[in-house]
Amino acid sequence: MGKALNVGMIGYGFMGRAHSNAYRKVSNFFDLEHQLILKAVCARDMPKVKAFAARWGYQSVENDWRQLIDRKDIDLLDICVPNNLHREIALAAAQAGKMVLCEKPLAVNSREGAEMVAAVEKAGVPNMVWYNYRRIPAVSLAKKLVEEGRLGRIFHYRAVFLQDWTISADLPQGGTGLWRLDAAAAGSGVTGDLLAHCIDTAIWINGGIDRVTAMTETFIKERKHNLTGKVEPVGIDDACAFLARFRNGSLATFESTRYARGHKALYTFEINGEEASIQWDLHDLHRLSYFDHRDESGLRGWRSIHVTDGEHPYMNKWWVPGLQIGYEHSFVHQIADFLEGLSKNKPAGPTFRDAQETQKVCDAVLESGRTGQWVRVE
Ligand code: SOE
Repeated sequence: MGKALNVGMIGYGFMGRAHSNAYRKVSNFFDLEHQLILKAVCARDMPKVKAFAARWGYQSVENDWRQLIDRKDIDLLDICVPNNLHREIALAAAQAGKMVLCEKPLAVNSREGAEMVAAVEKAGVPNMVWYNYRRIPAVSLAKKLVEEGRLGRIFHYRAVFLQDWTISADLPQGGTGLWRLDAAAAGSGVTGDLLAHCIDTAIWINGGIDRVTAMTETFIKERKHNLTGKVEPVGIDDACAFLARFRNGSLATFESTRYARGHKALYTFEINGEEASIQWDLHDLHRLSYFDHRDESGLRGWRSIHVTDGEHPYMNKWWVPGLQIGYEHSFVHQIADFLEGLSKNKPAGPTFRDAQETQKVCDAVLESGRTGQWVRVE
């Protein structure tokens, strides 16, 4: 049994499950100094939070997040609630000296993000934002190949994240499960929800973004609001496409929509360099496609690397070469890296400060969508 680290989680939706699953598994697969204890989970609906606690093995429940933060037996606070609540909870948790993990995006905008960065840094508490796709082994391998200089000079970065679950005009906005459609709770639509993932991966692999020009659209202008029962204007971007210039001189296109009929969660990216190119696709997440122009010309072609070998990122922790892992493992890897970072005093990213870079790009994209102008990322 390692050093106990008591977790208090706020929220129990899709991400509450993904994080809890990672907390439960991480020590079975990674050698860590710390042992996570699922101390408490907090949400407003007592019967539901009790059922969640029983299913996932949390020792206790709370229904007021302030009480959870006041508890002396909580070391690490995990924020898994709608985006508009991130700031207030993170500020209080940091002030109480808790480590803070926050579901993506960091905040509803970079103004709130800046306050959150300042709070965790002033308190000196370890912090991280759950941009989990970085830790899919094939994505980590892409980062490694770029870092090793295998692609040479990078010319292009191309990312898309497509879904189709909001096409029906009868779908209401707001409340549990549908807060992502409510601008007051989510801050934005696909920009903060989906493009934020693409931007985080892109900055991590290819460096900072200098400026953007975007087009956004809200296809369904009014939806019934679950909280008021009234038909209200829709304030989120249903779709967004933008061009970007990276600071390293490469050009990018990013596109996201929840109106791409047939696509449930198609996150893909492609990077084209002088010597080589890389492609990745979430629907085939354990593969990385790689083309190297330096290969013998008669044999040159796209290789599909099955990222399951012991030498691939994270894979020596799992089964034997050739056997795949999936989506949920990216969360296990992220918490493993966080805990290793604690032990080595080398914070794992993305920290709040790192995630604020994505937040600034999202702000610039939304501003450009409104004005039709190129916007420099602050
Ligand atoms: C939206 O449907 C969503 O669940 C995002 O909120 C997640 O961040 C993404 O990973 C999958 O899609």
